[in-house]
Amino acid sequence: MKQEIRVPEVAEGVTAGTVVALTVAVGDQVKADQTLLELETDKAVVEIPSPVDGQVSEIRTEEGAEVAIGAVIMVLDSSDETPALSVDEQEPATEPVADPSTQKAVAEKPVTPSETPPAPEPEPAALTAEIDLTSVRRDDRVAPASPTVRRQARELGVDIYQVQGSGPGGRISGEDIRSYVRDTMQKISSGMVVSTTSGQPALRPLPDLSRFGEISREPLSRIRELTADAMSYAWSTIPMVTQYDKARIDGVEKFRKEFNTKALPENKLTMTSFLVKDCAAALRAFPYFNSALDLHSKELVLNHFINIGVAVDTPAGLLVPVIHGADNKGVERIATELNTLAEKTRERRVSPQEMEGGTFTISNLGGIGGSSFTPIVYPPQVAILGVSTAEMMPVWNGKKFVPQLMLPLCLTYDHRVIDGAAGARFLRWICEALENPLNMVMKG
Ligand code: CAO
Repeated sequence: MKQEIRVPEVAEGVTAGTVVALTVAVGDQVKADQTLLELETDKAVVEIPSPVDGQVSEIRTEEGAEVAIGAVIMVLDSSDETPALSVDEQEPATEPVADPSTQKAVAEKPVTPSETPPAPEPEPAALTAEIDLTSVRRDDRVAPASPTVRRQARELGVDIYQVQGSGPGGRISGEDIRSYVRDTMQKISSGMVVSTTSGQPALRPLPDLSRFGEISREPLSRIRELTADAMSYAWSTIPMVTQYDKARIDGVEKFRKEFNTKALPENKLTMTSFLVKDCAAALRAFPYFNSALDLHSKELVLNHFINIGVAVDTPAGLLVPVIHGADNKGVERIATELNTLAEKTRERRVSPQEMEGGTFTISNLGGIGGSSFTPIVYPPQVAILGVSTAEMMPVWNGKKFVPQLMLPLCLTYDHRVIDGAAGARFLRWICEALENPLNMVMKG
């Protein structure tokens, strides 16, 4: 029986390719899945395999030729009576392989169960001489499956590359998809895995810790649950780097202490309020640190407003109220606003609006202690400043060691957006502005 071999759909959006190598000649005997030719598309070089055993009787293309998806490239003489598609993979008449544009349109059209076209009667093998060699490729892997099966996988939310095909050469059938779904559901309901569709890694069940001693359990607070979710998401999706630096803050501290001798408690200047002002000026000078990464549209979203979140430790867990428009406010106003916000936050009176819209975050643990730490970026933000405890340290001034109050700072950033050199410059800018606030006026 003569079987025409057509160029399969190789990737989304690819409509044609160039034949870079013919790996068989007329008269060759080929086995199912043996490579017939290599096709170069704008995405990759793809090997086109034979769907059946047979002998090459005709080659209708040549090296260097451009061929459209769906074009006939070879004819095989095959004694294989089995059509390339099993009955449950037969394509409805509306989805001819020969017309790639129709095929793509049909494949992309969402089909509800009521709209599903009735399965056509299987045609006798002699009439199904045109072989659907449809396979799609991800990186260097090919998922051999018909459009119907791939559509079925899409409708069920199944990543077809996770499915082990049981057909010849690993060809994936509709039953393989159903069986994959059944297995996954069983594993989820037995607690063996947690769905990974949210992008979160699968949870492993907790071992029985009571075997080692007495335990007690307490329910997670809503804040703890949300924090756990946000932190896992950030940790597993953002490649983060942390850099460290130190700022001399003798001058700022002297000014702050003097100011506070005359200030009311609610107007007290805090170290954090200086940092908010400093960071707001730095974000103006380095706008990429005030951005968000949109991988869907492949764009960097630059925020033209500067809203600085400040991590507040509360009995219920960590909350992050936001100083909106921080770049347009003076240190005194920021201090008053932050004192009020922090108090409201600790008393859980802070409103959702007061906690949203942050474009950068500061986490000051210095009032508690510690010399350094690595804060975690809070998506969709791309950077966070961590602050540890200021300490008197001997600093070499070129002639001798002099005691100076040094504030340890750590900057964690999304390395997809920010390079190390930019990170170092940004952090140095913050240090220099703290050391001499005139720098903010000069550079900001
Ligand atoms: N180094 C040394 N001393 C510091 C300091 C630092 N980095 N930061 C604050 N202090 C001092 C203050 O100067 C203050 O002393 P005085 O009373 O003598 O002025 C004292 O510590 C208490 O400060 P504060 O906490 O009242 O005020 P603040 O604005 O500096 O901090 C806030 C406000 C909300 C940041 C803080 O209360 C807080 O909750 N910090 C915890 C944040 C947190 O948990 N982060 C972890 C998140 S995980 O990344």
